[in-house]
Parts: sequence; structure tokens; C-alpha cells
Amino acid sequence: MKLYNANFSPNALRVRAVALELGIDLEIIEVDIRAGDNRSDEFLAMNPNGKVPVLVDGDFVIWESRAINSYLASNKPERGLYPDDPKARATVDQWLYWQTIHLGPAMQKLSFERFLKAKFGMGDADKSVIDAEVKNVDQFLAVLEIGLAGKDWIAGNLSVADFSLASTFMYRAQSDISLDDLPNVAAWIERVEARASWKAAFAPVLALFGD
Ligand SMILES: N[C@@H](CCC(=O)N[C@@H](CS)C(=O)NCC(=O)O)C(=O)O
Repeated sequence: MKLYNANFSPNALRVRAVALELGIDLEIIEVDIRAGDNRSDEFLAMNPNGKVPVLVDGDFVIWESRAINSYLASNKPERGLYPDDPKARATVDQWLYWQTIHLGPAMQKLSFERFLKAKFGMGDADKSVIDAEVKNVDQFLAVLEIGLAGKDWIAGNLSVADFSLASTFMYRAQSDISLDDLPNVAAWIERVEARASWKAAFAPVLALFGD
């Protein structure tokens, strides 16, 4: 299988991590977004959104990182990362949707303003965006803190939801997002980051930006 990837991308990180967790070998094809490689005819034919990640498995092409992860995990059902049981799967989906719609965008906007914007020479941080997103992030992280109470993993067992949520935290240090008052979140992210799969998936990010 081929993964069209960008090392700076949280959306790509969650796919690399799940593939590594499952022991699925991916041929990684780095797409240079700043050079506009994602706007080539060839790339747009795979994903008309012009976004990474994209997975190609033979003649099957799939985009949207969480859909890719559900596909990968469904190919190794014995690992239970995307469980078949209706209630277990609904709980995983609940956190996947919540991350997509609520936590992810807020964290991403904050990381962009506080870190990536300057890193990519895209202008000064916008204080009004930062103020609004700090409020949103605080509110959402309080929900995650409650969700993780008494649990090692967000849906009970390790699942694709943990990897999706964790990728949202990839720039937390550079974005000045503190977990000091969120012991459940802090312990959970440490558990994710201790996994060999996560470490290997994160290595290219460290190579790009350092600690
Ligand atoms: N919802 C999509 C988001 C994909 C996405 O936004 N990818 C970014 C990188 S983080 C991208 O390729 N941006 C290039 C562009 O929009 O030009 C997913 O989860 O896969």
C-alpha cells in the first residue's frame, strides 16, 4: 500500500501511527505541499480535495485520515482497533467525530497561529483567533479529561480513536498548550507516546521540527 504523506501533518501522522501499530507496511510518498505537488493533475485525480493523506491499495484509493484508519484497522480485525461490536464501535466513532469536528479544528487553529504560521513564514499571529481558540481548547480538553477518567484508552481498549485524538496534540509544546491541570489527559498522551508505533510515526516530525 502507498501512503501520500506530509510529515508536518497531524492527519498523516495518525495514519502512519495506526499502520505501524497494525504492522502494515506502507510505501510513504512525501507530497511537497508548499511546492504545490498536491495540486498536480495526478494528485487531484486521486483526491480532488488536494489534501494528504491518501492511501492507495491496488486500484482502491481512499482519502480522509479517519476513513483510512478504519479501513486499515478493518483489515486486521483481530487487533480490535476498530471493533465490530456495535456499542464498542459507536464509542470509538463518537470520539472520532468529536475529534474531527470539535477538538481537532480548535487545536489546529491554535497551533497554526502560535507555531506553524511563523515557521512557514505566513505572517504574524492573530490575537483574536488565539483568544477564541484558547477558550474552545480549554472547553474541549475538559471534556476529554472527563472522558478519560478511570481509563487507559478513550474507548476502553486501544483504538483508532486514541491515535486520532493524540495526533491533535503533536504541536502542543510549541503551541503552549499545558496539560498541567489535566492529569488524565497527560497520563493518556504519555501512554500513546510511549508506544513503539507512535515513536516511529513521530520520528519524521522530530526530524522536521525538533522537540
Ligand atoms: N479531513 C482531512 C484533512 C486533510 C488535510 O487538511 N490535509 C492538509 C495537511 S494537514 C493538506 O493536505 N493541506 C493541503 C492543502 O489544503 O492545500 C483528513 O483528515 O485527512
